[in-house]
Amino acid sequence: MFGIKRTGRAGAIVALALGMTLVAAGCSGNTGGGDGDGGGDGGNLAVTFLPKNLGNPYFDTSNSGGEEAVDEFGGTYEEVGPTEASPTSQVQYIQTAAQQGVGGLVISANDPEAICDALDEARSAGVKVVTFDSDTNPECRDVFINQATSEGIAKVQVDLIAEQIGDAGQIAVLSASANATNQNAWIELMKEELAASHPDIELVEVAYGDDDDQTSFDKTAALLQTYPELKGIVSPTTVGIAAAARYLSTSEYKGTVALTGLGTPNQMREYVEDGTVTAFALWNPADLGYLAAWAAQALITGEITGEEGDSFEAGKLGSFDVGADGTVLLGDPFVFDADNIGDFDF
Ligand code: RAM
Repeated sequence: MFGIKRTGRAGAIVALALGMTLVAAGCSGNTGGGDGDGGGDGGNLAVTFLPKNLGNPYFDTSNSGGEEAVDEFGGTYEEVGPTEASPTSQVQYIQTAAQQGVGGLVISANDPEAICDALDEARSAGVKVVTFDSDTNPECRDVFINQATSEGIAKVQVDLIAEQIGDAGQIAVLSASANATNQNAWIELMKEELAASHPDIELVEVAYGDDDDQTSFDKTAALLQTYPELKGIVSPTTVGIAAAARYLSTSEYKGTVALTGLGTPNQMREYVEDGTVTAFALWNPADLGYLAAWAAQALITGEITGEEGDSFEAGKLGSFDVGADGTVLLGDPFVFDADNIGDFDF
């Protein structure tokens, strides 16, 4: 199934700055193929965004930020992607983008390794590859745009669950797909943080909802059934936490089994308001996509090569440096709760 969504101009709503620039965007879509020529003066500025899967509001927001940036630098924007977040489901879209002759590919990887051959071929054909959100092995791309340090993302979630369950008892993790580079890195660091600082918390299982709403919902039910003593669930995926919250909100566990992790304010609002969830974290996905698009532009124009020490301009976000392993850091994770969730719209 070949999914292409070419969006029109995104409408932007600036909400409030609480350490983040907040842009919520609505997209109107129509279909069409890429022509491989992005126009502009600085090279081939046709940029294709390839999320883990389509239909995830997180990527709708991140990619609208990408589209905004592409508009700003005068390129052409396209979004394509699979319906399932499986290890190889992105390969055909990478190959098609390369055949179309796009200048840049911005991708959140479902697997660190499985898409590398396709990315190698695309890069040999001259496509600049930016990973964002979820990386490949570093040698498979030019730069990786990281939303926050993995240590910071792991720690904020461990801190939240520890606080919510009184720092003791059984917890489970409800993750995305089993091969997701980003979630796996965060989970490993969460385990280290639990072992180092929370000896009375026991992680009993890591379950995988595949970033699919129904699978995540069913896995939540199964965790609660399997572990009657469960005190909390950490879901480091916006799809998982929303599905788990929906399950908990109408169950006997509402308010007694804690739920935290990474969520979008718009998906989590009703569950914060009804008392299912007290606090969760995320970053600004629109800024992440915006920064990733500007990084693609900088690679295409030759402003950077992806070497450590390179720096580039990213529109309204200012200047960014490329760090070790070709990684660019967006910022810090942010905690949402009943006091501030009303200020956000994404
Ligand atoms: C989901 C995806 C994405 C992740 C967020 C937190 O939308 O798994 O990769 O960064 O959750």
